[in-house]
Amino acid sequence: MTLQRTFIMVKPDGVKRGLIGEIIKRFDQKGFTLLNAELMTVDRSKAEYHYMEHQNKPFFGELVDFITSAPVFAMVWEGENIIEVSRLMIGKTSPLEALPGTIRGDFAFTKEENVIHGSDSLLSAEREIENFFGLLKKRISKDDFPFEDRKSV
Ligand code: IDP
Repeated sequence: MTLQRTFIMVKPDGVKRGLIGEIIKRFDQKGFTLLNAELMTVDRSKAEYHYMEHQNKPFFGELVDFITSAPVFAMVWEGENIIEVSRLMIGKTSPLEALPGTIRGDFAFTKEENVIHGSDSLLSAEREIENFFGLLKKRISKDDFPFEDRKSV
């Protein structure tokens, strides 16, 4: 058992294109548990902290402009090995490499606007969840679900 939490964000292009429901559906049907979710606008300091590993890249300014340009749908999901599995579900950064069946493979057509973000490590997940939701803002836990085994429902 490697129960993990990760930070998943539908980016402004995904929100505008009506993909929030489709993305929630995929994670839900995979058997993962939604712990927190909020439609929010991201301010520049939060966006810069989120993408700090890219601060010296030439596209950093445009990336921050894009993420702060319109609402995002931020979520915390929990599940078995969810960090690795969610990255597989999301697909590669570039639309030329994202395979059909992945979220980006099915819906994204540019590298700059690629619909969704998902944490790439345990450390990033912790930092990103804290940045968007605060350390202790966990509203629901798996124990709150009335189902004994969600996957068999
Ligand atoms: P990831 O989102 O697949 O983890 P990262 O390399 O962490 O990819 O990059 C973060 C985000 O920065 C990407 O999702 C993409 O929107 C943007 N990005 C990455 N590389 C480029 C680039 O070469 N040009 C423009 N934007 C990029």
